[in-house]
Amino acid sequence: MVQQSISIIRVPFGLGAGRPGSENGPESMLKFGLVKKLEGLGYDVQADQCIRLPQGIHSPAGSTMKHVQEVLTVSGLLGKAVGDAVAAGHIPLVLGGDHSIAMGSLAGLTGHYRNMGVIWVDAHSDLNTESTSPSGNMHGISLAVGLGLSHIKLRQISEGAVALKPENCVIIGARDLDREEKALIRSCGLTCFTMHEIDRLGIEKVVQKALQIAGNGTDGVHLSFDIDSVDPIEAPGTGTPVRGGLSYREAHLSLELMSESGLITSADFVEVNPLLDRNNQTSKLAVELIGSLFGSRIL
Ligand code: HAR
Ligand code: MN
Ligand code: MN
Ligand code: MN
Repeated sequence: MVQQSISIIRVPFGLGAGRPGSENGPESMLKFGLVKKLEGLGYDVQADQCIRLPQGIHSPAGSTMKHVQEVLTVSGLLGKAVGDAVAAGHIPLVLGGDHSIAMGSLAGLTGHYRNMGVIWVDAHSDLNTESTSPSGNMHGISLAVGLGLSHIKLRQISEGAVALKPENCVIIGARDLDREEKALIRSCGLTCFTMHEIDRLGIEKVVQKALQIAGNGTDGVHLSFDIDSVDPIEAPGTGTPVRGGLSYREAHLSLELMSESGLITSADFVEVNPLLDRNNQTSKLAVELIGSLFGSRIL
C-alpha cells in the first residue's frame, strides 16, 4: 500500500481573534509531539510549511472589521499552500492560529473540491458578517465567508474558489450564538447540531448524521475543528471559552468516527492559545485529537 502523506501547514496568525496568543498554537502543537504521533500512525509527514504575514501589511483604521488586510493576505498565502498540497496528493492539515484562517483553507480547497462538504466543530457558528459582527473580530465571520454571505468572497482569496453549499455544511457543538447568527442558521439551509442535540441524540448519532450531510454528493469533506468546541475544563487554553462543551470522550469519539468514515480529506485545528493554557493541557489535547482523526485507537 502506498504511504499516505500529510502536509502540515503552520499558520502562526492570531490577528483575527480579540486577544493575542493563538499565533503560538502551531509551535506548541508541534512541540508536544504531533509529527511523531502522525509518523507513528504510518503517515509520511511534511512539516516544513509555515505561512507568515509579510511585513508592512496593515489595514486602514476605522473600519468595523479589524485586521481585514492581514487576514486576507495570510488567507491568500494559505489558500495557495493548501491547493498545492492537494495537487501533490497530500492531506492538508492546517494548524492555527485563530479561526479566520479557515477562509484560506476553504478558498484553497474549493479550487480542487468543487463540491466540498464542511464539518465545523465549534462552540460558535462563525456566521456573522460585516454588518452583524458584535466584535469586529474576523474569526467570527469565517464560515459566513465560506458560504458567500459576507462581502469578502472566497474567490478574492484564491482564484477559482467557489462558495460552499449550505446543504453540505454542518456545525457541531454550538452553544454561543449571536442573534443574527441564529436567524441565519434557521434560514440559510445548513445544519447545526448544538450542544442540545448532542445531549439528546448522543454524539455518535450526531456525527453520523453530520458525515452523511457533508458527504452527500460531495467530492471532499473538510473538517474545521475549533478547540473551543471542547469544554473549558479540558481545553482552557483558548481565547473565547464557553462552558458546557464537548467532553473529552465526546471530542475523541467525534474524531474517531470521522476517521473511520474515510470521508475527511483535509482539516484545520485552530484557536489553541498557549498563553491562556494550564500546564499545556490544551496543546496536548489538540495533538491527541489530531491523532484520533488520523487513526489512533485505544486498542
Ligand atoms: N460571535 C462572536 C463574534 O463574532 C464570537 C466569536 C467567537 N470566536 C471564536 N470563533 N472563537 O469560533 O465576535
Ligand atoms: Mn471558530
Ligand atoms: Mn469558537
Ligand atoms: Mn457571544
